[in-house]
Amino acid sequence: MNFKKSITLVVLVLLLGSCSAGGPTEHIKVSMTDFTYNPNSFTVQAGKEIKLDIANNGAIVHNFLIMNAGSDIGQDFDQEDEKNVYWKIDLGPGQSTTTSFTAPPEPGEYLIVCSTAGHYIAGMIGKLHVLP
Ligand SMILES: [Cu+2]
Repeated sequence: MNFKKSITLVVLVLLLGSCSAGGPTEHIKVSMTDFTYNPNSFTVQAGKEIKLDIANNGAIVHNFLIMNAGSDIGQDFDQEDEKNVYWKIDLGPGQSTTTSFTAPPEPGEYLIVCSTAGHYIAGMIGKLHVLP
């Protein structure tokens, strides 16, 4: 292995290490505002029951949709995208709830979006990392 390759490997190992530093969770807490999820990145294990504490601290309706793997939203979330929704919850302004969902059975990266018109464009997006 040459020097450049070994440096690349070290960087990769460091990156992987930092990704898994948080480790998978079985309890997600998320706050929705106009127009962000905080936090916006979650790591869970495939097929696990995930408890979700979710609050809409914004002034308008927001929702938390987990899209099927490989879904392409396109320009903005529209009716075409409804069939690619894996799981969703809607919350009015000021509402909060505790619920749960089953993490997707297939490991991978899943997009989280708010389907209220214009919110996807405004950047109301998150990532669900599903580990084997
Ligand atoms: Cu929204």
